[in-house]
Amino acid sequence: MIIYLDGKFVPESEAKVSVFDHGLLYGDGVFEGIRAYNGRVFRLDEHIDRLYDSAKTIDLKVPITKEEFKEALLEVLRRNNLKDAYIRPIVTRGKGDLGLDPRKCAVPTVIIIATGWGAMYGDLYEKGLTAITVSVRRNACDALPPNVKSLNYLNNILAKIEANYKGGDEAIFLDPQGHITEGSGDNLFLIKDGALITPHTLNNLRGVTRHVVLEVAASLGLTVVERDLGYFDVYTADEVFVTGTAAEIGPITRIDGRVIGNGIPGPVTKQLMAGFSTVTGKEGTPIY
Ligand code: PXG
Repeated sequence: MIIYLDGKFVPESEAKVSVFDHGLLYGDGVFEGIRAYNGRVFRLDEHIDRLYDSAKTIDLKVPITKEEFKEALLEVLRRNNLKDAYIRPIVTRGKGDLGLDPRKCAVPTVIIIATGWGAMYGDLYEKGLTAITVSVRRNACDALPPNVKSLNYLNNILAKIEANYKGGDEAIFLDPQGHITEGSGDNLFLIKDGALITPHTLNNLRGVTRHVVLEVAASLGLTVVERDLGYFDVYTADEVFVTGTAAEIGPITRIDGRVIGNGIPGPVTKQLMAGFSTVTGKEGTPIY
C-alpha cells in the first residue's frame, strides 16, 4: 500500500508520524472520508471544501492548495491501482512538544490513505438496522461544532460503545437540548406521510451523502423539510434511515425496541437508495 505523507508517496511501512504529533497527543487535526466508485472520486470538491472548512475553524492552515490536495489524492489512487476505494485524507497540527499550545507545531502533517472497500452493513441493507438513542449527547455546537470533522471522535466512539452494549447497529445522538442530531458516523432522515424530514445541520455534520439524498429527493418530487426533531418523531416515523460515505443509505427498522413502519426497509427509502446508486455510478472526478 502506498500512502501520501507530507509531499511524498511512501510504502505503508515507511508512513510514520512522530509521537509528538498533536494529532496523536490531542486529536488536534481534521479528516475526511471519501469514496471512489468505478474509477471516479465521488463529490471530491465537496469533501475537499469541507476539509479546508474544518481546518479553518480550528485555525489550522493546510500547507498545500486544494488543487495540490486533489492531485495528490488522485495520485494515491493511481499508485495503488484502485478504482473502487475508501479514501482518508488527514491533516494534523503536526509535531510539537507535550504542551497543548498549537503555536509550538511548526508544520501540519498531511496524510492520504486509500483502501479497497465493500458494503459497510452487509445484509442489513435488506433487513434494516437496529438503532439505539444513546444517553451520551452530541458535542454542543458551541463547544466542538459537529461540523468540524476533527480527529477527536471520542464523542462518536462513546455513542458507538453504548449502542454496541445495548445491541444496536448504530447510535442515534440527541443534542444537549434533546433534539435529534445524527448517528455516530452518519446523518439521519425520516419519512412521515410521504415527506422527507431531517434536522438542520447546526447540531450535526453537514454530510455530503445527506446533500446527495436531498438532491435525489428533489428529483423524485418529494417534499423535503428540515426541522427540529425529538425522539417522538423517530419512533412514530413511517421510515427512518441514516446516510454516510461509508454507510451510504442504511434503513433503520427498529429504534429502542420500537418497530419502525412495517419493520422492513420502506418504499421511499428504497427509491432513494436506487437513486443514490445511480448518481454514484455515473458522477465523479476521473482517476485515470
Ligand atoms: N455524521 C458524522 C458524525 C460523520 O462522521 C457523517 C455524518 C456522514 O457524512 P458524509 O459526508 O460521509 O455523508 C459522518 C461521516 C465510520 C465513519 O466508521 C463514518 C464517518 C467518518 C469516519 C468513519 O462509520 N462518517
